[in-house]
Amino acid sequence: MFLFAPKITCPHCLAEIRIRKSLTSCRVCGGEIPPQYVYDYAQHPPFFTQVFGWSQVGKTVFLQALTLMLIKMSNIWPQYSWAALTDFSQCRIREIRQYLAQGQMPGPTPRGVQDVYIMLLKNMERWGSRTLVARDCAGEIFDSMHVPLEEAPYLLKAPTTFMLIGPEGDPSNAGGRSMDMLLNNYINTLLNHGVDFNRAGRRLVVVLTKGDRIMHLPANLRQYLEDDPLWNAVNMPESVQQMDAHAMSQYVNKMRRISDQLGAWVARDDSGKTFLRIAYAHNITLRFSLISATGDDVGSDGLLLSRLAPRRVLDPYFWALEMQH
Ligand SMILES: Nc1nc2c(ncn2[C@@H]2O[C@H](COP(=O)(O)OP(=O)(O)OP(=O)(O)O)[C@@H](O)[C@H]2O)c(=O)[nH]1
Ligand SMILES: [Mg+2]
Ligand SMILES: [Zn+2]
Repeated sequence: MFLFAPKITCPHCLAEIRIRKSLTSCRVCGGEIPPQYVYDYAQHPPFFTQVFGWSQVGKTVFLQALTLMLIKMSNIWPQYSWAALTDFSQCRIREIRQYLAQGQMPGPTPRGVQDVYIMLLKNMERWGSRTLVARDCAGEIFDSMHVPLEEAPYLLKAPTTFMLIGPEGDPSNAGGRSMDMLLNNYINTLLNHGVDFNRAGRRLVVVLTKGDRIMHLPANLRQYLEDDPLWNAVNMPESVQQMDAHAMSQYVNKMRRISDQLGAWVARDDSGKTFLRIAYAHNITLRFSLISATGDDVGSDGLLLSRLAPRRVLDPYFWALEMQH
């Protein structure tokens, strides 16, 4: 009777499971399946987000700032609304609002399987509706050429991965860690799990983090970062100009030009050149974003030096959506 019932992807283990009446948990892993995740499933397909980057590169703060922006976008996307789908997700969002807005940075993410957080994003301008499924992870797991997949569960199946790279001299690059090495670990892990790069190309959004701290950034890139119009707009108490389809298309066009320029800028040293060449040789499509999740530097006490003002943190997510088109 259930043979032809439509299937959904479990947000925890990514198994394909058939929809039955009163489906509340996954038959494969036992994880909670939220009712709003299943309801109208085809209208808001899941969008799995995997972050990949050395310890302390800014993965957790990026995911937090991205969440904060996605909450606030209801101020400027005309039809948009969001909802947390599990108690854990709601707690997480409350925490983000409390701590990030006060400028308090999170501690290092512990090893182990982190809880998943699930947000329904309805009627985004340009891309429609998606269910964002994200799971943080500890940067130490990427120190190996054999990344433990149970701690980075979306690496194999998510169509796009966010690869985060810190500025020169950043703690994340301590001990001789470089961007080409990170990509090498990504490629090796996927090869180990039977991924055939020639048959199925992969997509990476290379996210250059802590933009506020990057020295010698070309002036036009610095200006792009600092002139992010979205943070101010989403915080306007009065209604501001809405980002309609036309405005989004202009935004994406600009983002595309910046991505090309960032790609050229990354190639300024040997590590960047190697990165681009090994990506090309493995059929990996690259897009580049430059972000500052905080907007300013952080003191040694883990507190922001000035008011939180994330810059361009939606760009990587916009790229991931754009590449799914
Ligand atoms: N200046 C500046 N500092 C940042 C920014 N984002 C993160 N940081 C700093 O980098 C530190 C590490 O950020 P996290 O997001 O915790 O790093 P992570 O990649 O999650 O690290 P692990 O959990 O250890 O893997 C933060 O405590 C901040 O001090 C940024 O946009 N600008
Ligand atoms: Mg972390
Ligand atoms: Zn499952």
